[in-house]
Amino acid sequence: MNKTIIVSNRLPVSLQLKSGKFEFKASAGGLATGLGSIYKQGENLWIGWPGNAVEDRQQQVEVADELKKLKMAPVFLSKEDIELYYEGFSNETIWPAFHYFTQYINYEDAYWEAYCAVNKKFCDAILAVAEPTDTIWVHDYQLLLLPMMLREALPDATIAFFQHIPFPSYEIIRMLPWRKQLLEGMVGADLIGFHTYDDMRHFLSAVGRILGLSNESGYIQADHRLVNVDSFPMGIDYDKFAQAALSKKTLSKKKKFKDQLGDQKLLITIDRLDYSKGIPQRIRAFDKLLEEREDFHGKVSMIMVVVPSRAKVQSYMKLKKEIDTLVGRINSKYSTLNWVPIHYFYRGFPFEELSAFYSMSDIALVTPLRDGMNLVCKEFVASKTDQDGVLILSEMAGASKELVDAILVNPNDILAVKQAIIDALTMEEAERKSRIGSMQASLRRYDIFQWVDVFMDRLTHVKQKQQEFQSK
Ligand code: GDG
Repeated sequence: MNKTIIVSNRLPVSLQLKSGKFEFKASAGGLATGLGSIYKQGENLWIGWPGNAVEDRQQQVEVADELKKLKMAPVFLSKEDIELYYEGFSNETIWPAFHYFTQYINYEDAYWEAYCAVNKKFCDAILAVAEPTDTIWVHDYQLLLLPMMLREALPDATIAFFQHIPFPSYEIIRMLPWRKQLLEGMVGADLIGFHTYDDMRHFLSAVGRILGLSNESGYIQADHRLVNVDSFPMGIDYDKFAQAALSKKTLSKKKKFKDQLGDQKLLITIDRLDYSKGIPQRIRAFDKLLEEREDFHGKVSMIMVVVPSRAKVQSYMKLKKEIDTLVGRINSKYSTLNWVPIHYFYRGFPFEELSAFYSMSDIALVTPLRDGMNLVCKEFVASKTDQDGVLILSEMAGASKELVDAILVNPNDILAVKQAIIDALTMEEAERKSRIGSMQASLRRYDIFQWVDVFMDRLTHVKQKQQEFQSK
């Protein structure tokens, strides 16, 4: 009986080490929930790094035993792996390149060597449990070399790859000295998925120009194998957000927050600290609004959640300083004793509070400069159970291809973002409800469970097509 193995850099739990003892904290992310319907069945499992460096052999055995009960298997990364493969090549080379921040790309041979070695580590961990015809679904940019490593070892396996971040244009990918190896690594898969049509197109163009492989309707022929490339826009666990918004816990938080804030319009923004998210540009747009429209003073405020991330990387430290300075400048300029323009939080919140933020806010301002999909905007829409709210969304987020009833903006155009906030603040109720209503209908239908089903169905279809192709 064939099994399915999910592989991602991080497992859907994180290992916490407290005075020599360890425990696991489950991830509440949508992907973990969606893929739960796969890895929790039968002999299936999920392989990945549990977080933290566990160097002690005995402790590694204990961690592996505990994970086995959760249907997971660990890949242990050393401190050096974390520094060079994860923080290095993944987050300082691929991440900036794929998000079009070429000025931040770090071209380090040592990073590349560690990236190859750790992809190999993942491959070995999979080979320790995989049968020749198992299905292996690899996730994301930390593991681009893995599909081909697996293909070489298990030529008859069914291998899929999904990339959660954008795939950049050929002009960017060609800058990387390791472009050929990265693309060759990916085409080891039978099915390669991206969030959007544009990502798929960029990938096909890079494969054509760098590997010389042409495609016909999304099928490329590599080493006598057919590889299908397509877009599969990822959804959220819609019901979870819709139900949470009406739960007792969220309603009581919402009431408490609303009482504290008084009667004013609320804009919500939630991001991990990252230069791809366009946080300073968004603050500048809000500043412009306050500068021009005194009539909004005291009547509108922004709740800005910035979740700490990659705090040791220079460009992130610089960004944090820039945000602190901008917020400080605006708040010190406009605040009164009973009104603060920006409520700025540099920390994450428990789910109920996040849910309360979403459902109590009138407007969500989601303006990344580049984003694979962006789930925050979808979660906001799902949380507006009274259908009353407005989403302002960047054209550069994958989600903008689906959520066409948002107010779509170019996040670099500060004046356009400022105008979008005014339009959102002054939009008639009927229009607000009709826009949110139609976005809810599509998000409810194409939720995370549907996404997993569609992707897996396609994988089965691709395998059948390959068999027909090979028997010709
Ligand atoms: C990659 C791609 C793509 C945020 N703050 C808090 C909190 N969150 C949760 C949100 C949301 C998630 O984090 C962030 O969503 P993203 O879409 O940005 O996803 P990432 O995993 O960061 O990134 C991205 C995604 O993969 C999926 O393919 O959309 O483009 O970069 O779910 O709710 N959750 C809690 N407290 C917070 O303060 N509890």
